[in-house]
Amino acid sequence: MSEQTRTVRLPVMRRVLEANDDIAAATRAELALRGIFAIDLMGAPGSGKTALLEATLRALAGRRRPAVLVGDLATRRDGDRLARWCDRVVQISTGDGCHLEAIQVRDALAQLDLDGVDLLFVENVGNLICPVGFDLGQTAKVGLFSLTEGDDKAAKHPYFVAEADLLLLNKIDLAPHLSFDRAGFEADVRLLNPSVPILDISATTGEGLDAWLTWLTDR
Ligand SMILES: Nc1nc2c(ncn2[C@@H]2O[C@H](COP(=O)(O)OP(=O)(O)OP(=O)(O)O)[C@@H](O)[C@H]2O)c(=O)[nH]1
Ligand SMILES: [Mg+2]
Ligand SMILES: [Zn+2]
Repeated sequence: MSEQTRTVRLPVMRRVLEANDDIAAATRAELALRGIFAIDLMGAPGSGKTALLEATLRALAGRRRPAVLVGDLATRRDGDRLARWCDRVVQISTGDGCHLEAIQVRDALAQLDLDGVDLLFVENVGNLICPVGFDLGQTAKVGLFSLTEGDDKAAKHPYFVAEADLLLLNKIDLAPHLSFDRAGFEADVRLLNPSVPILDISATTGEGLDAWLTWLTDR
């Protein structure tokens, strides 16, 4: 990158992020006014974000009134999976975008009837890097790791860990088959985020989901 490109690009990027923050702030105010608790669920591709939401929606049926936004570059597959458990689901197609932005969330919310909704889940694009930098107007950021990704991922993604209000460690059912250093993983997390709760879960067996549901309902 030439020196000139660098000086031109940085202010442009800053303006993009400022514009994003303004829209996110408006969304946050609107959601607060409606009493909607909104979660930005972030995690690597295949870590189990949709599986967790499927299990969560199933468990909350009849108790809460959730809505779901889900971002992917292509396909409606996750939206279709989640629509089996929730009648307010919008799939956001990002095309070549590797993260969700506040404007996409705002436009997707405009497609939903939010009357009576008390909980909003936003499944971000599978990516541990840039979703962290884009405020969506959420109340809380939840970071999902899984055992199959390896125990070094917290240390390698410091911003993801530092920004999280809650960390979930999924696929705990696979522990007997993997050599995941759980204590080392937690030690890496603690250096970056001393107080974030870490919950071990399995979206497929349901192990640990009670603690996740308690965290949700306590908020
Ligand atoms: N054994 C096991 N498999 C899981 C668990 N959670 C998810 N999976 C599997 O992991 C794969 C990926 O799960 P998804 O829920 O699609 O993952 P995702 O994070 O939504 O993936 P993207 O949306 O593509 O980023 C699927 O085959 C799931 O069945 C778990 O707790 N245990
Ligand atoms: Mg998914
Ligand atoms: Zn991105």
